[in-house]
Amino acid sequence: MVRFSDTHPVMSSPDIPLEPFWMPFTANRAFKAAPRLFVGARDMHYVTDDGRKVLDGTAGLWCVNAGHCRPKIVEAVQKQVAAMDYSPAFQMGHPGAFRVAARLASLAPGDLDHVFYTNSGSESVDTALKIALAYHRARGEAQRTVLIGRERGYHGAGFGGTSVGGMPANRKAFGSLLPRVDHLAHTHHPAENAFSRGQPAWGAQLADELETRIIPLHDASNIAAVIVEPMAGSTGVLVPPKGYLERLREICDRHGILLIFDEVITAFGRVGPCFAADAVGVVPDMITAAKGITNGTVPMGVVIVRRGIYDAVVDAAPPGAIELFHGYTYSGHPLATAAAEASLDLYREECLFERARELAPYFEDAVHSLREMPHVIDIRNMGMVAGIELESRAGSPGARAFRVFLRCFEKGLLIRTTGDIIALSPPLIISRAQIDELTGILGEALREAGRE
Ligand code: PXG
Repeated sequence: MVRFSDTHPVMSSPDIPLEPFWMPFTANRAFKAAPRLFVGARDMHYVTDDGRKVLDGTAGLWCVNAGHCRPKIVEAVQKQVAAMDYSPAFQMGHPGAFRVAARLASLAPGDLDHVFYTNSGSESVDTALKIALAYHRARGEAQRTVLIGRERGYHGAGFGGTSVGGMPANRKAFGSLLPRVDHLAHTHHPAENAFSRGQPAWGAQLADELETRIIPLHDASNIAAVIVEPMAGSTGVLVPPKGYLERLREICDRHGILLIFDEVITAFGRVGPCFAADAVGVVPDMITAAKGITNGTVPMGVVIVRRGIYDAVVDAAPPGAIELFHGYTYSGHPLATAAAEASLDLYREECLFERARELAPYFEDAVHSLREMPHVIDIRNMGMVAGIELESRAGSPGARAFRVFLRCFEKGLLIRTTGDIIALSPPLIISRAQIDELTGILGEALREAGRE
């Protein structure tokens, strides 16, 4: 048997130069004063630099859907890097990129059957927004340039994604961002929906704002696309009200506006089926995805588009010409496509999407059992995602949940927090006993933090 300590020699943090790395979305000074380092991972657990096992309650950052260091994926990447490390992405191809695109086309809903490769969720979002503009221009509607996002939306860290995103902290340091962007109101209404299980019953009518406020303001003929996360993950697990996404779809259809689902978190089984679009029965015009596509092992993102969008852009260019002046050095990187093929195989062989669907009711009961814990003001869930919202401490928003995060980490559990909301999104291989362990540790941490 291989032990973690054989493959991952323990190195204590004092030996590591912490200062030069400017860490993303992290309180650098606080972290570097008290670092938390992982040095190994397998299946449902991480291992810290001091040799402790930590149960992964978040699938890394919502990406390791099949659990860590799965041999099938590890071997596929190893084999590929030895056979062909890199192949030019422009004017050349390699078989893996075409195979993965075909598989994604067959998994995606409706006629979303063309795939553009990127290296992250952020690049996927910016790519989708650019494709929307190029599509309208190709059809002779170049004036359609207004992009509509939503408050409390997260669409990555590029200028496009930051512009359509609706998180104040992510926007305020960066000036005017993209022009001609507007935002729908968010759908989170605890007064109506607190402690909902699954999709809340109240709130479909919130979609009407697109037609009653946004469209009159900009004129439908100027609007290129609406982008939303079907379930908003990073801003605190905001579950779409029943009927809301259906209504957005109808309004977009009525006015020739493209609907983009940002499924960077929700795709690959996180809410049950392969895509959240299937869970809610709404077919968008484009899907952005990343994270779980390679089980988090190699960076990769995709935009999956409807055939009509591909056809319109491609057919508008003269024969033999490049049709879309967009792409990345690492679009369809061979290591990423190898990891994606192995991940999709693993998801299928282990029926992980079905497993997510089967486990979801157990997970739902387990997280809702924390309702009586101190300061809990809401619990919400969809598929294998749950959000637990705490009442903020006066004058220090986020402090309470971060205490819970630190306590959980000390007790051997990784959770995520955003403000005073705790987000849970474990790998889909989690067992019922591990769900109990997760909620058991979290319950203890909530109780202890409640006394502080
Ligand atoms: N769209 C959505 C919906 C996302 O959730 C991105 C785009 C950007 O993806 P990249 O690969 O560029 O990071 C995301 C990323 C968190 C957390 O803890 C969420 C994300 C990233 C890191 C942390 O909630 N989502």
